[in-house]
Amino acid sequence: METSLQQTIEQLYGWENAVFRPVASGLINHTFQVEADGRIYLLQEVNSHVFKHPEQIDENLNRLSDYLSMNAPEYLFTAPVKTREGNSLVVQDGHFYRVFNWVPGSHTIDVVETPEQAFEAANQFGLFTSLLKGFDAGNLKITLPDFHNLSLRYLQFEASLQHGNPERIKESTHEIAVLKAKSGIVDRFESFVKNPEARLRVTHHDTKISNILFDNEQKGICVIDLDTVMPGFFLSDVGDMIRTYVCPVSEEEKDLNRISIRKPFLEAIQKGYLATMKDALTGFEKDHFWFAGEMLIYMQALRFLTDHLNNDTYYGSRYTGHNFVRAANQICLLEALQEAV
Ligand code: GN1
Ligand code: MG
Repeated sequence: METSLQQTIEQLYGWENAVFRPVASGLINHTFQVEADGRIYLLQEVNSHVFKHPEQIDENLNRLSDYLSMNAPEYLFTAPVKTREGNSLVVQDGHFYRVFNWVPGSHTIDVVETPEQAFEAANQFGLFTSLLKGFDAGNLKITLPDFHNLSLRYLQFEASLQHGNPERIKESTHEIAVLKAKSGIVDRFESFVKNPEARLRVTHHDTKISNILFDNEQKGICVIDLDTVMPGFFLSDVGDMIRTYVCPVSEEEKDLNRISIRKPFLEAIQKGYLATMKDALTGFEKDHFWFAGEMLIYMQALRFLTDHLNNDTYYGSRYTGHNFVRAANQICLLEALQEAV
């Protein structure tokens, strides 16, 4: 991070001699840990190639924060820290930044090692949606239009078969055929969203384990990374938990023999989520609990393969074929899940 930018940020937040350290985090935003005034903050640059209107994220966070501080004041909501002038979003040379308080005594984990962790996370994501049941999800700005619209993801996949890198298309013949053969998942998704028993609620849309703060007793404190909070279906949150908690290895794993489904983790997600959401979910939705996993894994496989065929313009890649590996990994996981449930 450039010194001049650091100085601007220090000035805006009224810090002195702040120390900035980059932290490795998700694929999309860049994050720094800042030590200033004997406190720890997180400074995050919003990826404005992905989020075209970062001010909409800011508006959503402020609305949710206002609602929760009125209606669930005991809930820890990680709202952005305001600058000395009272802004929760900083725009500097066309880049967007915000700052969060580091929550003392909290930690995050990157890998789900026990069913208890899966339970805690599912319980927290369910709690978040359930505390916001009185908040009209329609009042949220759509920060990523069609983010979890599987029909559109399928169309984007088809477009990449037309306009993508011809060599990569040829090398991916098998994976393309598998994904096409499984397109019945898109039909099922479409009939799900059309059903009046499928409800739109305040949904997190990025329920990986590192988006939960844990305390020292390994209990969940709250959810973080709220940029993709939008109206959505429960499929998104439950599906991404299934996608990222039940397998002992992540989407980065190249050795497909290491991919498997840990049944106790599946059950822990269901128990944890239903502990906070059982009264809210309709019977129709509950019947689609495992479909959530299929749908999300399928969507992620489509997204990774599409990006590979489009020369990695969205996710980027750390080595040639990176997104192909991720796609093959997700296809293998999907097949394992379809066998398990
Ligand atoms: C992205 O940036 P990160 O890691 O939180 C992506 C998710 C994918 C995930 C796959 C805005 O999330 O949808 O599931 O990568 N977020 C966006 O690792 O595209
Ligand atoms: Mg994220």
